[in-house]
Amino acid sequence: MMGRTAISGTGLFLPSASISNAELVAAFNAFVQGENARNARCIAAGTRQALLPSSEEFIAKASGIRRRHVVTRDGMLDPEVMCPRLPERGEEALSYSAEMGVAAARQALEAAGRTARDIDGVIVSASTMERPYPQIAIEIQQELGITGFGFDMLAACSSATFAIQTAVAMIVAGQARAILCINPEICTSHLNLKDRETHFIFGDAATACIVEAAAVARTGWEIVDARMKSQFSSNIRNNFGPLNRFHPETMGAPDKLITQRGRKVFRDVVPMASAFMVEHLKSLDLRADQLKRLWLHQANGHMNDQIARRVLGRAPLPAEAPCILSDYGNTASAGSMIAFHQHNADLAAGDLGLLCSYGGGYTIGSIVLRKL
Ligand code: CO8
Repeated sequence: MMGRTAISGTGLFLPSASISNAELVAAFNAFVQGENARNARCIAAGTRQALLPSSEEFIAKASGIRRRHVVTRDGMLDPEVMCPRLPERGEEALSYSAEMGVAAARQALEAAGRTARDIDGVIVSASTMERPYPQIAIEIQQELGITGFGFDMLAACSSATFAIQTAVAMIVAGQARAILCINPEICTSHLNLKDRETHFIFGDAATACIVEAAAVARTGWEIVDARMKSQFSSNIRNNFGPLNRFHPETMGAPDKLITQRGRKVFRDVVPMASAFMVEHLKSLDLRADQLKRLWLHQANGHMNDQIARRVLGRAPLPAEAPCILSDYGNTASAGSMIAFHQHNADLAAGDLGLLCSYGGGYTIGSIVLRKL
């Protein structure tokens, strides 16, 4: 058992623009048609395979996703571009992820009944960062007027749960009274819109939460216990990074965006994540039937159904493991936090729930919560 801490407020920012499966598939199929026409001779000669079209039905059935919010539609639906386009911002302007993060953070502060003066640290954690430095966390710290410290963390889809656990450790160690954890996920930045297997997966969103000592929290959820695990795997991989400029000939190659062995990931994650949660509960002498809710990482509806079945020992009711994929897509580390943000107010003081992320790395972060 750790010193008592709590998540005392959460926030969510969603970009106003969104893209439906129908729009995404129409753009993808126009791109495929153009590519196949361009390569018609090689395809006829058998030296190149024709690209296959995507389908709305497949996407909805395989993933549960119907639309996603995006920071911009520009370029994303243009078969000649197939990449989001946003104007570059100079140092005089707030960066895109800081802007999203600040909006989510202000909500979290308000929900917790806190102001910038109550916060000693800012952790920004996400699957990808807009730039290496100065850190987005420090930019947000300045924008909100927070004294103390800020730093950025990368932990793929477990960025939110890993940041919360980092914040808990710092609060227990007496390094901060309260920490603002923010997850600005601009997932469309690493989405390959030309890849049939993955072009539909991601959406953009930012979440935020305040972690502070449970004894002073005015509202929210006590963090009963938290665990994290990682195990190396290249089944979800993105080779984008500063060393890309050392070999310019491969700079724009598809491996500089997300690549995955989707089926393999699915087969790995279901037993791994469910066993991790079951073990976590067991170590606390808790039974699954004591949990009122599971807030799971939002990558795939079938995946979450199978994981929830293994944790609960039966099929979950929709309200027991809320799915937010339909409207938001996979928002990486923001996904489980969106589920938590939108589906915790109805529970009563003393109720228990489990927040769990699973993601690239592989990484798993499990947090048992009790409503204050
Ligand atoms: N349109 C039409 N048909 C398609 C399309 C498309 N866009 N894409 C594929 N197909 C076809 C294929 O060609 C194939 O046809 P056939 O059967 O004739 O060969 C058929 O559909 C089935 O293809 P797949 O096997 O690729 O499809 P799946 O049913 O596996 O669904 C998913 C694809 C949805 C990507 C699924 O594999 C999945 O969700 N996998 C898990 C990985 C994942 O969630 N990735 C998201 C990003 S990473 C993340 O969020 C973390 C995940 C958990 C990490 C684990 C940590 C421990």
